[in-house]
Amino acid sequence: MKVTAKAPVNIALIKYWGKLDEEKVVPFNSSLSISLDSLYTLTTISESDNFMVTLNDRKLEGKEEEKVFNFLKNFASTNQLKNVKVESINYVPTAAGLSSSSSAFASLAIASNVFFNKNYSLDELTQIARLGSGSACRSIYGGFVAWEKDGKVYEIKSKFTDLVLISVIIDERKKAISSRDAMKITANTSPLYKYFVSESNNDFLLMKDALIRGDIKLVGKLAMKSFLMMHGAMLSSNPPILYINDVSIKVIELVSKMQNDDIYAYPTMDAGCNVKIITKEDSYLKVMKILNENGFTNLIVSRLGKGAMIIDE
Ligand code: 2P0
Repeated sequence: MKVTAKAPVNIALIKYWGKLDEEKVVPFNSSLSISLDSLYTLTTISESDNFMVTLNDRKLEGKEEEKVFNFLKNFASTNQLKNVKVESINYVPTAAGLSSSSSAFASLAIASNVFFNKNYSLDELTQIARLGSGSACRSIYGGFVAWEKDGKVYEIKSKFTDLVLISVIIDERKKAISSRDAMKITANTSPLYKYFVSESNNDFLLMKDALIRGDIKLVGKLAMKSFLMMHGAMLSSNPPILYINDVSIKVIELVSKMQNDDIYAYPTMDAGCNVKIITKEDSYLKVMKILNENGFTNLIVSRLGKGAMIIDE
């Protein structure tokens, strides 16, 4: 037997950054993301003589392998797992702040549900996916997805249907510090963290409302505020965490200039130096042209994508 699942990468408009409960992956604040169509993970589970996990054709060892094994215990017994092979391919630069762990654990959860005959609902699968990687719960669904701090995950019907997201790839290398460690340091040491949490919870409600009404300017503004608050809290941590670099700042400045020229474009960043630009169908070619003219040519264009699904069994 062989099962393959596909799950989208998601990019947060309201960022999740910090856990109230590390083990159960309970966030301090509600977050909201978009599932993308062109960045995703395919995960295949099949029978095998021994337990094995590969990511982009590289065999995982030690802690990385153990993490997948422990995650799969939500679906199968230790004994059953001895004869299972997991193969994941990330169609996204791994660990470069393009959130490949969200799509990886969402695809693993969806594939496991069928492979091990579990019949969990999508709602239950969001609760399990979260244990692998917090943001993975949002990749179970498509379009705009809310993850409330009490654990509820759901899709938001929005009038903003022509969203385009351009990822400006500045550096594809693995980041120096994982999001998991970085958010822990921020929550424990940043004097700005409390403010980040209260504003995020408030902005989450404003963002939801802006999406439903189709107030795309407010969507862009709130998204920009969220990533800047997150990076601000990181910069004020002890030790400080610096994902933004000089090239990221150049892109952010370029986007501000576009706004002065009445182009719809708002930046966001995650746990890496790459910048993503939120734009829309009638603006994105202009945004790409300006980026190209300024030497930024490594660009990935995404639109709203579907949620995780089985593609072969
Ligand atoms: C987000 N990020 O909301 C935030 C913004 C990155 C920046 O969720 O520790 O891999 O496994 O729960 O979900 C990336 O962190 O962290 C992330 P864990 P995760 O998308």
